[in-house]
Amino acid sequence: MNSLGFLPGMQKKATIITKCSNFTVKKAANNETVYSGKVTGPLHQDDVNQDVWIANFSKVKEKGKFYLDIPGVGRSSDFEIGDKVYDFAFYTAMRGFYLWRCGTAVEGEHNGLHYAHAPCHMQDGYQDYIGIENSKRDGTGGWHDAGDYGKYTVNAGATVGVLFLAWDHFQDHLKNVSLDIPDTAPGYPDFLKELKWETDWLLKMQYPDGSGKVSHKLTRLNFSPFIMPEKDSEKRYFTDWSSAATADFAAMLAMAARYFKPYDAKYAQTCLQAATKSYTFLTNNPDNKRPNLRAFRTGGYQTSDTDDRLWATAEMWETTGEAKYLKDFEARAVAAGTGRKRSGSTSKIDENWDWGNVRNLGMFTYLLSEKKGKNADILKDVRGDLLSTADAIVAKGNKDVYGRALNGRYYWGCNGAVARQTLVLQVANKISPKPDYVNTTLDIAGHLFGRNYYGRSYVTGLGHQPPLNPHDRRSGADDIKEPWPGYLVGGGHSARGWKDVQKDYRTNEIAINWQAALVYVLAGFANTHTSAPADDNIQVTEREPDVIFVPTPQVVVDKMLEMAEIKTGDVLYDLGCGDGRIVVTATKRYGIKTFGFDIDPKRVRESLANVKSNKVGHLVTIKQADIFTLDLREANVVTLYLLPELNVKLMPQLAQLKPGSRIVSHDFDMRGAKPVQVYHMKLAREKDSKEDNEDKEDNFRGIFEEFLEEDFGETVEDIFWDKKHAIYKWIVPWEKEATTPPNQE
Ligand SMILES: [Ca+2]
Ligand SMILES: [Ca+2]
Repeated sequence: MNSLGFLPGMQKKATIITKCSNFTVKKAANNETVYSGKVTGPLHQDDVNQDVWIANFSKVKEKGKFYLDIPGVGRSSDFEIGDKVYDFAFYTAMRGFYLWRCGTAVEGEHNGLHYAHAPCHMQDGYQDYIGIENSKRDGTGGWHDAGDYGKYTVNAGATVGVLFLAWDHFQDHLKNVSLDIPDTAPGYPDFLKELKWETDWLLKMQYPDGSGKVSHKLTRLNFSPFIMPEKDSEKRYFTDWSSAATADFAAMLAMAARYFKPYDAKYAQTCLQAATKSYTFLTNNPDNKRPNLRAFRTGGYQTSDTDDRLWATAEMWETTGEAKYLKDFEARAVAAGTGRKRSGSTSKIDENWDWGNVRNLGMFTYLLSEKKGKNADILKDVRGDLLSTADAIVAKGNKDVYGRALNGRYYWGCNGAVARQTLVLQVANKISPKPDYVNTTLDIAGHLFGRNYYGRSYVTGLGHQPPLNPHDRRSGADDIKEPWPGYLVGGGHSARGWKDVQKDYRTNEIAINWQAALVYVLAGFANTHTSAPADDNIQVTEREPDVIFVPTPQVVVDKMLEMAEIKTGDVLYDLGCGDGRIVVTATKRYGIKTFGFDIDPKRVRESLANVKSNKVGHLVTIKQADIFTLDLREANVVTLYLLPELNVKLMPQLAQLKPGSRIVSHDFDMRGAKPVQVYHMKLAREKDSKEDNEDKEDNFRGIFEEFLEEDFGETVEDIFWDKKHAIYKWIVPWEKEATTPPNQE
């Protein structure tokens, strides 16, 4: 069974290899029976040559430690049912990328053991093979590729592409996860911080001649022996370029531009420029260019570039919205799966895919894109192929007695391919939700963590009897018996062919592309208990709102934010956030973390809807809260639109803000505190400026009209245009102002 355990509300299965008929689920603490059931079986499977019986105990939803008691078989190991059973595995698997870092020292704890290496490969790399003899250029950083210490652009492609999709699909689960990694990208969530470590390196793989070509890899001429990375001092070289590496580079950097933009607009621009340069080069050089790697005996990663170009086109379109990319993508999508491939498949979606074929990544981006202009016929075809492929994966997963949906196929790295099938299932579940898709995904997770022929976890340091001897140079060379933790091994080339021995690189190596797929599997189920509450979870307010909500015109919001002098890394609190327009605008415009608080559940719901429609949920937090009980110390920008006496009531909390924090209030001052700036504005009711403003109001208008009628009997027009506005600004610590205390007025 899945030795990580089970989520309470989800499917739970075990495979039993001894004849049996009934089973009971018992509490580990007191042997109390919580469920009894009948097994199904016997089911015979040829490739493992076994008869098995399956116990399904999905109905057990109670949390705690349990075991299966099976008459005639015995007692299983204890297992957990709980909300967090995937959390630590996710953490450990994703931190595995950090521990793979090249060009720096790394260290991490696991089960009380300390894994570490010193800075390595600081001489990366030499340019002899790109026509510049005896010259070095900075190619440090990135991740080691696998059990070896090389760095390969094409394999980075399948890895980075899958990890960005994990972020795209599950960022609610990922954005608050701490990975205990150094702060190499201030302001980024840890998950993206780790990805930036790789994209920083990728940017160095572009040729220095400005052409846009990208080196296929950066490695030694042959593999190193089993030594620690800092001992690996032989020269490493940038190799000849390939069109596949150049296309993957464009795809990865276009994704980086998109996903990093909210945290670091400048770096996002750098990424997009680099992607565009390589993409333009490819457009002018349409042939499949294989790299000349004759001098090298390290990994080849040679691949046809058709799928890589398709992927790059999809990402360029999704990031820029430019029609030329969409046109290019759709032409490639039409040509995809037309039956000329070796497999003869006519599907545009692959059931079984890895670094050599990244077409699915482009197709997923296209399918899930909310950008307009997609050709309805092409979209329908791709969508249909996705769902039929997902259904085929479900059928195969159900057929396999160990829930292995890559049913019957075994080859180098197939554990990674098993994990990667969950992308097809999860994307299908997004566009056409179905419990089967989620259940097969859980079957796959269960298979990787112990419900398999060996009854063992395939991931080092996690689950039941994990691999002890992966083909990994760090694990082999350090003085710790247990291997470096969190890594998925490749798996057998036949149903019973896996060997947990170090020298068996064919079945027991680890690799970034398989690892990314593992992280994706876990991301779907980890940290689900910390997700933002659904709308119906909002508490009924205990106090009446202090202020009737009057919306702040967008131009005033803009001016307030301008006066706040927001910088990267600032954290903004909006006290009384209304419909969320200030936090949404601040995050969209400045890419900063913002928090909106309101005591009125109706306003909280409006804010949440606004955050959702603007897709800023990864940086904006909305909470129902009594602002007078909030700890404001995390903020360094606070915005207010309250009544003067409420501003005054907030002063003790505001006084605790860090020195230099900015407080900006709409319309109302704060007696006793001297503002550093007061700005007055009156909105002109002229036709031009109103039209100017109309776009910005679109998102909010429906909500306003509803409450305005209810609260005031006024129209939007009256509120927006018949009013003078003042904006007050203070910087902490503010200067005291002699004034009449409010209680004497
Ligand atoms: Ca390819
Ligand atoms: Ca070791």
